[in-house]
Amino acid sequence: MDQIKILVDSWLNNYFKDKGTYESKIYQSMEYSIVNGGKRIRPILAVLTYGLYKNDIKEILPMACAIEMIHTYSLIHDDLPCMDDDDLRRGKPTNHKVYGEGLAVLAGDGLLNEAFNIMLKEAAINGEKHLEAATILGDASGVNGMIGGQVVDILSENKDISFEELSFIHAKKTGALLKSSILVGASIGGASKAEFEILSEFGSKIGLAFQIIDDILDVVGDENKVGKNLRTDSSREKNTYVKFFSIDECRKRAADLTNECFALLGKIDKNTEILEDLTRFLLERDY
Ligand code: GRG
Repeated sequence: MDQIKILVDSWLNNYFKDKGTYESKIYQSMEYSIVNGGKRIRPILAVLTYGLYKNDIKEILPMACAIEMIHTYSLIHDDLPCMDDDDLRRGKPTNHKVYGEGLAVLAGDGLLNEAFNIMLKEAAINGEKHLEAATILGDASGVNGMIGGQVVDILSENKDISFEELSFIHAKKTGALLKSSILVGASIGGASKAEFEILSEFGSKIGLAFQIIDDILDVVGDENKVGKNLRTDSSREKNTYVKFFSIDECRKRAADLTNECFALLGKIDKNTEILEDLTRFLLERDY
């Protein structure tokens, strides 16, 4: 996992180097949020899933980095004053605190466009499987996925919602991109239809477990480790798992989902050990 993170970091570091002339500030702003930031869970999931089938990292790395660009765009926009209005992200001031709101909006837009640019170029070079992966990401990051979840999240602030609605928010806002990272790896790796179904279910469960831990960390986490402002969900009257269940019950549900993930991976006749390690890390993480 560390090795994949190093490759992703180095690919992203090179991508933004010395770009632009009069507009170079926008590249600096994009670079500021993406370089040396974050756990890189999504690209690691894509590469590890691909690795169940194939070994040629060059075939998946640009797509994996494109996913990280989409994720980073969502974080920049999520932190804006018109959204969550946060001033700390990945252990440093949020993008708009450094570059101003206008550039932060554009940096998010820029990362999203760059991501699809990379995916389309990869599809043009490599063909059908990369095109399929690009459509998976288009769906997961769009209104049918992450944006749809964010919309319901915003509309439900300061309101009591049903558990079904909370499940919708979690599945779309956070789960969709995590799940699609796995499916991108499965698609480019060449998983069978049956394996794709299993990995899809695995993606839904790992995505929900991830968000439950995120909800728990907002209450009990250490800001220095997590690298963002905590205790914000309750002050904004956000709907989270912790609003519905005790911390112990949330932990139990995340652990149950993790066990279900192990069972699903067990159905795939490949070496899934590192994916299991990552699943366990996501349950036990404190950042
Ligand atoms: C289109 C204006 C506009 C805004 C879009 C879609 C969106 C805003 C925001 C997405 C919602 C979002 C940020 C969900 C939170 C997901 C989450 C738990 C993020 C943290 O992920 P980690 O822990 O972060 O993987 P690192 O920093 O490690 O990458």
